[in-house]
Amino acid sequence: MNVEKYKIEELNEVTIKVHQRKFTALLDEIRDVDSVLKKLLDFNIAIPSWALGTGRTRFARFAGGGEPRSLEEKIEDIGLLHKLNQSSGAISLHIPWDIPKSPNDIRSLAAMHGIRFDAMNSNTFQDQPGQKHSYKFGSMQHVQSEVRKQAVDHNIDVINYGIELGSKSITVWLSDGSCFPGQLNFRRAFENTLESLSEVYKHLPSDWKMFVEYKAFEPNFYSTTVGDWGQSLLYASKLGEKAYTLVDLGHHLPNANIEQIVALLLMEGKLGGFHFNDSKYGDDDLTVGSVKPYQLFLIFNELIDGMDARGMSHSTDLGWMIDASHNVKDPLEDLIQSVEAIMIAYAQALLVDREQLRKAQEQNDTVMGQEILQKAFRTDVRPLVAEARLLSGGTLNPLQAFRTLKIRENLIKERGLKTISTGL
Ligand code: PSV
Ligand code: MN
Ligand code: MN
Repeated sequence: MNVEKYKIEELNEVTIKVHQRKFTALLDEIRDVDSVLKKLLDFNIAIPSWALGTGRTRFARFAGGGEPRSLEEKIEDIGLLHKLNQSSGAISLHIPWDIPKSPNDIRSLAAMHGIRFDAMNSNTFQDQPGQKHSYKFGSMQHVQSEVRKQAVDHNIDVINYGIELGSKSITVWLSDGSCFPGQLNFRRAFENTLESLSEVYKHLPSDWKMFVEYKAFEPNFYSTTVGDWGQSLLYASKLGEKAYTLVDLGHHLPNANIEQIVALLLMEGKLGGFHFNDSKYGDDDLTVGSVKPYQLFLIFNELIDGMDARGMSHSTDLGWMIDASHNVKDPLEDLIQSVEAIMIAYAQALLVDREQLRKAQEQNDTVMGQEILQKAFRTDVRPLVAEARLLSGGTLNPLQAFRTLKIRENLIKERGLKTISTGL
């Protein structure tokens, strides 16, 4: 399905007056609106290929209709999303779910939709049909060198696919760990994993990055071999300057201070990528901003502070991706909400008066510190984010547009009601 430009313009016409009134009212609250708008315009969030289908729980999957049946259709879906919000111009692929049969064709299809290839993801947490060795007891940590080699070779294949598509990074998330005390030796598991990761690292092209993603638990429930930011940072530091830690919001133990983790990783120049989602309990992979929007804002506040301190570009120096998929919403509507939540938190964090915050901190003025942050957080920046979308040719209200244009209904007509997309 295609959404023509004139349809977006027609939809925007309907609400433009109300929007302009709200945007003008907001201008008093923003010091340098042009620079804030420019940053919002430049900011893009990658969409993972596995978020386009309905997710599952351990118990069931209630597939929706019109889900993408191929890599081409996944790109088409992200193209639709990008048309509406102009902030999702990148896709993150998972191999072997998304093996491109003809990388050149896939590359030009993506380019047609204004989409680039973000980090590639490897998969050594599932056994694939015909695979020689099982990952039941881990992959890169495995006690048998043949299994480790199989995992390393797979990661090298993933890099090679990425090179053909124009990607510049690989994310390694390992489910390796143990479910019971005594099952493995922590030190040997670490050493094996480090050795395997180094083998993969050797194959990174000079302009590539490797992201080492950590996760506290699940599918292993006693230990995880890349279990927290400390372990990830150890691997990344030992591997070399092209290796970085990747923070996924849902991968922490409850109440972890993620904003502090982010601040310190940035200080060390070792934060490489970011996976957005939200959760109440653990790796719940809920819509970004649906449960803890203040935490999201505080994280963005540290991201901006840390990136500015190092002179980093907000839009290109870190890998930004949504990593969420669950059971009850239309995946595209869910992504529209997630992108919006990210843009809102980013915009709010851009409004923080950093000079005043620094002064408050130097004077131990705790009350003012909180006031300054919450003033920004409580500003309704939705008209600002909408203005950025308008300037870049997107819709003022992507969710409304999705429904008015009957995008899901059209996708169901094209693809059918019984479709299952590959994913987690
Ligand atoms: C599993 O928790 C996970 O969601 C990780 O966050 C990875 O990034 C993703 O799967 C894809 O491998
Ligand atoms: Mn993740
Ligand atoms: Mn996860």
